[in-house]
Amino acid sequence: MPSLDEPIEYFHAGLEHGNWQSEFDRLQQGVGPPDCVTTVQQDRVKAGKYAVRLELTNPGGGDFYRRLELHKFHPIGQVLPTFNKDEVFLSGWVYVPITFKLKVADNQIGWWSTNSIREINADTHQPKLQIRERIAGPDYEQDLVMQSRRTGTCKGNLDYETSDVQIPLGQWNYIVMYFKRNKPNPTGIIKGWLNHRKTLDTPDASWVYGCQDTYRIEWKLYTNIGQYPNWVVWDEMRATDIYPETEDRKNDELLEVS
Ligand SMILES: [Ca+2]
Repeated sequence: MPSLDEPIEYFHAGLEHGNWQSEFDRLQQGVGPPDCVTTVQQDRVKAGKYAVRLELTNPGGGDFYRRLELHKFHPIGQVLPTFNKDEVFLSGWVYVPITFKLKVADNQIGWWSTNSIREINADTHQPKLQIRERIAGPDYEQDLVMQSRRTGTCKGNLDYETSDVQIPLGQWNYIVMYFKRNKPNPTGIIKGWLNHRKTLDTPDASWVYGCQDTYRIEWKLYTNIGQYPNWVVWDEMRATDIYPETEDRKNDELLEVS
């Protein structure tokens, strides 16, 4: 049953100070404008006056040209403070424009990372959620679904669980990622929800390193090489102890959270 309790907020970013620096610890932006552009703007918001727009104008230019990541709990030049909860829900509203599309590149299916948890002392070990093409091919460039990493690191040994629920374009979407670590074993659970519908449930996730004491949490637009220029807008990003409900939920499709 859905919980009606108020969540404890470990973190909340609504951008209402008009800048991302007041709420996030770091922006991972390999190159600056005009290739990677982060704008706290008023043109398109989910709540309040501001939201943050992430745009990659030249994602074919290399790794630093296709990476915009808002980090919490990882200040530049410091290891601490970091985040250490064994169980957390990462959520946020993301506007995906009607023009958004991915394409096959580098012998991979097109993908875009939305949320991840990155362990500080081995930064390639990151349980995460992604959006990807349902099937590789030009007919599926806008047929996008969610997936979660089941095993592996950034390189090799990768395995994903993939939803079959299509991501609506041209609207705000509410994305929730649940992550539980089974310390001291390098295993855990990942779940994902799209607009309050549970689309992913990975009870047997494992990572090469999965149980360091600290990690950072991220909301982003990071894609694989050779992609089209793309942008999204994020608003109302949270880390909470229980599933974060929204006021405009219209039905009870939310499944069990435990
Ligand atoms: Ca806002």
